[in-house]
Amino acid sequence: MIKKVLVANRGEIAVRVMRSCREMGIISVAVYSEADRRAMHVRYADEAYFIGPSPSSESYLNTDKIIHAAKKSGADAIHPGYGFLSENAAFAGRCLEEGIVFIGPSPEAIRSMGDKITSRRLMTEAGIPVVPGTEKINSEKLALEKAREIGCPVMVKASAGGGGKGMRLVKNEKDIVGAVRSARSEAREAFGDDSIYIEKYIESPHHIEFQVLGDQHGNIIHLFERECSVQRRHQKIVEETPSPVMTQKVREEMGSFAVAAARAVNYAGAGTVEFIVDDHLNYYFLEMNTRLQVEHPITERVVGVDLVKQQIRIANGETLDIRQDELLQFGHAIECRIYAEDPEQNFMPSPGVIRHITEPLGLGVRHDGYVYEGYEIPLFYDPMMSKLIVWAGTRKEAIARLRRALYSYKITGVKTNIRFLERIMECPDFVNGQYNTHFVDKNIDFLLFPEKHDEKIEDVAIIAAFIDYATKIKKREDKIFSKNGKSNWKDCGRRISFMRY
Ligand code: MV4
Repeated sequence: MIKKVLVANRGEIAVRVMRSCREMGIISVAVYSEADRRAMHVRYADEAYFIGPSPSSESYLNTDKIIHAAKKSGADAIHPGYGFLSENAAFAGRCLEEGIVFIGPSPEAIRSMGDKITSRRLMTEAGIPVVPGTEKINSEKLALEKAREIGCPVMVKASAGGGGKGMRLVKNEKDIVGAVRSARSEAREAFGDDSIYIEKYIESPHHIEFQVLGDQHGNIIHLFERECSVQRRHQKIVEETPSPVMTQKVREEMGSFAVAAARAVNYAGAGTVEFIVDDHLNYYFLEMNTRLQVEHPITERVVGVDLVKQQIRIANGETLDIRQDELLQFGHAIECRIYAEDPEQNFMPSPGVIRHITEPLGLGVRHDGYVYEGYEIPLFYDPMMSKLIVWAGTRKEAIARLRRALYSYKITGVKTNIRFLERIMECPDFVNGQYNTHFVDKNIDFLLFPEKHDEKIEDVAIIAAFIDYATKIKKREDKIFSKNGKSNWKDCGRRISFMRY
């Protein structure tokens, strides 16, 4: 039985994991770097161990230091969170060797899914639709041949890739050799593995993923989909469930394929099967993430399952206590990621001290964060500060609730993307559910330059009246606050800084 868990992570996810531990009567152990001495996860944990300098390569990514801290603390298990060591097969294997439970799938499952050429082959053998494409491409001559066969546009992808690294779009056959060369060298540089393959390019796709849970006894279920098409440079910004484009028939098919994908690698733990989906709802397996994802809370809310608790139960060897046929999607949930960054300066990270924070509260609102007043966001790590998750009975109400929550969210000291997120929630393409992975690029003017577009907002009367009102209040506030120099709302990059409700 797992009694003590070391969380090999930081920030909001470390705190999130520890919350479930506490509910389960499990002691939680934090590890922290130099820059994280005052971090929330250290304060929240029952115990904390210092593991070294600020750069993650010398702390959160250092296997020896983490294993050492686990031994010293007497932890029975390690939860890797997301990022860092979460999809590192060697680390999962090392935990096993050391007699520590790795809260995640087997090293073999991580390895198979981490290598895209292998996972494409395994999925094909399991009868799962994959994007038309090739196995490993060993020569430039073969690359040209295959590109002709598949038909341009095609994508050259690194087998070790994911998240856009080592990926090249080829619109014309004559560009294939250059693309192969540059994808190879980028992959060699980034992953130390320059294996590549070629896929048919799917135009204007949706990114839709399925949450799965598998236990160590061969039981596997899916917990429906998440629509993750609102992204910028392969960084997700907003996720929602159910997907506004999904139909019940396609949902059931894709759910069964997601379960089959997990079964093909004897998957145990929480995982995500990513599909790329075209305008006609043709769907293709893209990759499987063998970890808990940033956006897991929307699934938790709509399905009513604590995914971290399930991960721990599974790692304990317990049998899944959820049957597929008792699951349903109840209402609608949307998550948006709050970053310390400046959308107006090309989304440049904006680390610094949090001077003031008023977090949104109220019915149907969840805020998973880790910053507090006086806390300095370090520049060494991801600038994501928190995730705002709302639930409501319908999509329309969830959007209204997320707007309400965002409008009342105040942070000063660092620049944030809150106003940008508000604009996404005011953008007709999002409100109408008519968006794909090109959403941010297509609507960038609307999102960045609100004043030019206010007339386009759908529920014009209410929003326009509100914006007008809020703008007036804001002007008055600016005058008042900028004088004493203490609290200048311009700091927070927000136009609306006052809420009536
Ligand atoms: C694709 C694609 C179109 N066709 N593959 C981007 C990250 C990596 N996981 C796979 N990606 C894509 N692969 C084919 N054959 C378009 C993308 C893609 C994308 C996918 C999911 C979410 C956002 C995206 C943004 C740009 C491109």
